[in-house]
Amino acid sequence: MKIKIITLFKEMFIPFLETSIIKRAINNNLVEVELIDLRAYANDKHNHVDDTPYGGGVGMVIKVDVVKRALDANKTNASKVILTTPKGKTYNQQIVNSLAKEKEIIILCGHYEGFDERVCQYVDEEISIGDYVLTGGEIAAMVIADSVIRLQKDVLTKGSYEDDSFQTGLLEYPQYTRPFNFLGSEVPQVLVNGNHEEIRKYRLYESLKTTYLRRKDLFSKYELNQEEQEMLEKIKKEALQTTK
Ligand code: 6GU
Repeated sequence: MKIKIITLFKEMFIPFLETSIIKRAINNNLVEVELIDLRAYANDKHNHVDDTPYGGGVGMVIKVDVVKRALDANKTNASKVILTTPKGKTYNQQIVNSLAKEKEIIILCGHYEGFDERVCQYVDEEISIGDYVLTGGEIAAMVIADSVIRLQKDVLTKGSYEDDSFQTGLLEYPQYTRPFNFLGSEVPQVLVNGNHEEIRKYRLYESLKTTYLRRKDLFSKYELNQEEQEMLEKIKKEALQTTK
């Protein structure tokens, strides 16, 4: 997969691309990332990429002609163009899974007060990473790139994302490592007994319980099997007991 990022602040991406798993994925050619300077597509002598808003108001608006030239120069038939904007569709794992299958994505990073509305006709998808406002789309672009890159083949060890929170539809079970006893707090015995079926049940139960206590809304999209239904009944009863 190739990810092209069109931005006025390429330098923000350097530590992100040169660290840990993302760096290794790039070095192993599992993904290609290209940073594109939007300013290179300005066409006046002062390299303006933005202008004051029609109708007045504060801030600057990114010009549609500059964006169009940047896209024309970098788009291929395979490109899926994403605009980062707080007005976009809220990003989630379902969108990540679908973007991860693309051959090429182009992420357009917003800045200042946003884009000329006419930019929207040149993009395939508008994405927001949550209900809060950032100074620009660069951090959102990194969120998108990171979440998509980790799903590319061979980036993570096999199986390591299948149990992710949100990948299954439930929140993840708790994990522990040494020491067994830390200041009197011990690792659950079931995890050290080596009974894989018991461990599977324990983890499923804990996933359901955490989801029930923290994110009940996730159950509306999750289909419980018989075993899970029985576990959830038990969790609900226990939750009632502890509030009494
Ligand atoms: Cl994609 N951009 C900006 N500027 N703010 C945001 C966002 C994006 N997503 C949430 N807040």
